[in-house]
Amino acid sequence: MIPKLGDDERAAALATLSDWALAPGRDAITRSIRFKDFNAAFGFMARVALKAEKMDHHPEWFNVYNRVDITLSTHDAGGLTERDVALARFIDQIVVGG
Ligand code: H2B
Repeated sequence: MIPKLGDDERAAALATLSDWALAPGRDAITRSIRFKDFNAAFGFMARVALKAEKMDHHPEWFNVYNRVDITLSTHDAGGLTERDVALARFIDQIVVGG
């Protein structure tokens, strides 16, 4: 089982993920992204979906038109792990105009 991030690791990771915040009331990170329109938002989601399948690590997310709210947490570990940090970094890399 993958270990949860320790306090120092969590703080260090968050310091480098400036567009992400700790989710209130749980050990997870969130980011809300706005795109030009639904087409851009869904294209982004498709790319994240392919990556998520490859990683076997999946986002919790909510989409309305051009907005995608994402929460990352590792369910098997009951909190944040390096997998969430890796997926967050991938997301940050592919967001254009978010
Ligand atoms: N995604 C996330 N975010 N957390 C998990 O613990 C997780 C996952 N576990 N995707 C994977 C799938 C697991 O359920 C499968 C069986 O490997």
